[in-house]
Amino acid sequence: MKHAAMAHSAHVDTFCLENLPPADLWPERRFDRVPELAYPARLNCAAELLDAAVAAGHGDRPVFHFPGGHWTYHDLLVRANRIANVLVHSIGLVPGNRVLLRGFNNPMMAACWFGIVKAGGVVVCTMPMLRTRELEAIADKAEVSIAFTDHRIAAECRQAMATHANGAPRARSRVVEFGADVPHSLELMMVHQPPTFANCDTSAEDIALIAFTSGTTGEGKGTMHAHRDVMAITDCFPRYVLKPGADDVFCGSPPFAFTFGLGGLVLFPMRVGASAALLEQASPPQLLDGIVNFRATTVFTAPTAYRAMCAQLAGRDLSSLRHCVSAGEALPRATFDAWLAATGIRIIDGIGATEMLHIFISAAGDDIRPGSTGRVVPGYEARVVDADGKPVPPGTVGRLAVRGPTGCRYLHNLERQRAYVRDGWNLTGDSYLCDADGHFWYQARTDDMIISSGYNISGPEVEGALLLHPAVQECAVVGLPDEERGQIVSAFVVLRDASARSDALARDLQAFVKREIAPYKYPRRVTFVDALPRTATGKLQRFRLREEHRA
Ligand code: 3UK
Repeated sequence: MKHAAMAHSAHVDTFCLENLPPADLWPERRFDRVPELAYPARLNCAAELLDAAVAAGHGDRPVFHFPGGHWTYHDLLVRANRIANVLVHSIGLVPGNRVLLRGFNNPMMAACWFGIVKAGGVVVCTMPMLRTRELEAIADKAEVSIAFTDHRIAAECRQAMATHANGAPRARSRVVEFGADVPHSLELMMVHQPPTFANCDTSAEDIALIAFTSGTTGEGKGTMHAHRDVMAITDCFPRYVLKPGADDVFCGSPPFAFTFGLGGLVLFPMRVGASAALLEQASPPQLLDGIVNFRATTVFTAPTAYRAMCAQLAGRDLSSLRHCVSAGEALPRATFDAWLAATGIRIIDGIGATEMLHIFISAAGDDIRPGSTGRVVPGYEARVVDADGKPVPPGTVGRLAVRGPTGCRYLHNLERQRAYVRDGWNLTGDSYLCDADGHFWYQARTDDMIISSGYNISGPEVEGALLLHPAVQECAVVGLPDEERGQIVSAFVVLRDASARSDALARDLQAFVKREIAPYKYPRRVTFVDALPRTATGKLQRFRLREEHRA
């Protein structure tokens, strides 16, 4: 038996237990720093967030608003129960099976999330813009055999579930579409199922979701989170920093597949009996319309969106808005100031990570120091360390180390596990300084990840797509500083035939990348060069491209 946890697990399918890192590589997870984290040994987070909310009398209150209506907590419970019954009785899910979820932020997506977790399944939520290639890689890594997909974007999901990334057929996979009464749709299957469900009696330590992050190596990494971790994020940042109430209306742009969105738009409102307005498309003007139309009080989005919205406020009534949360990348001081001037609201910055599930450093109200990310969130500990992992004095730049109830457990990736977790602390890959008052000031990413408009984009992954184009000899993709987006994806391309250089070819390369991988990853800047800087051993020197650009 690999882990003591196995003895108490409800997982019949032991894939997650088998593929967790060995316990000596786990970060230290502490549940004793705030009293709310003392969860029972048997815990199903879906039951805790949904069944318990109805039992507490929230059944008739709205949980999700959408254009044209709302669902109450009771509506959501009945749907989630029927979906759990479909999974167990029609599809044959056994606890521990991974279920891929593909769709836009809407109530049915959330109902699927709860249905899977109630049944003891493990949610693998994916962003709607991912393409077949990326879905295949995720389905391979998480060994997914069941997928729920929005019917509007079902084709790529069906393709990905039919074959492995290496082209071999995927055995015994099942894809169910939702969102329309198409033949064999999830909705039609639900009709035949009862509205009640006996929730899977999971251990608090059983894995509830695998969230994928785009890694520096170009390959997305799966991060595994237990039922207890899901509850813990609801009892730290929101409880101690945001402090929402049952009348709050949450709204925002991050997709559920990004744990920033899952927390901010589903878990956090539900923990306090509040509601969320779900937007399928949430570009800055659409998010503003959402805030106005649903009288949102609390918004979750990225710094670039706040910056863009500043210019679009005229004629819009934002008087409902009270709390604005920013995460995903550093919040520039200029954006904080512009939003404050335009709305009178001080943005709550917060740093989180997929590995940590949600925000662990933040500040609200009078505790905000503009330009600083904030102080460690109650429940967590954070410090700045040197290359040896030793704490550095206040005011010194170093690497950010954090630990608390949640932490990094990569799916089947010991190399990355050893790099992220050292001496029980999670190293996020960010350089920070902490001042004498305990405020943390972001400096930079310590690795090569490109962060553009709040999205983490891996340069090597974009390179991989470009290299599939017949005109490309070799290429390097780096992030270059950009006013609007923080960084922009910039490709340096060596052509097979240098005389083919043209603006038309640059545009063709961009369109090509958009077809190969999620469109947001495409290089907004394409520069043709004769050669790329390399070390004597042939390794690409990305930092030199960035330096050359600066010079
Ligand atoms: C960077 C920030 C400066 C930082 C996330 C809130 O972003 C989230 O998760 P990811 O795995 O990326 C993690 C990395 O993004 N970052 C995030 N927030 C900030 N840098 N200031 C910030 N406020 O490099 C971090 O290591 O995509 C954020 C909640 C859940 C999340 N998953």
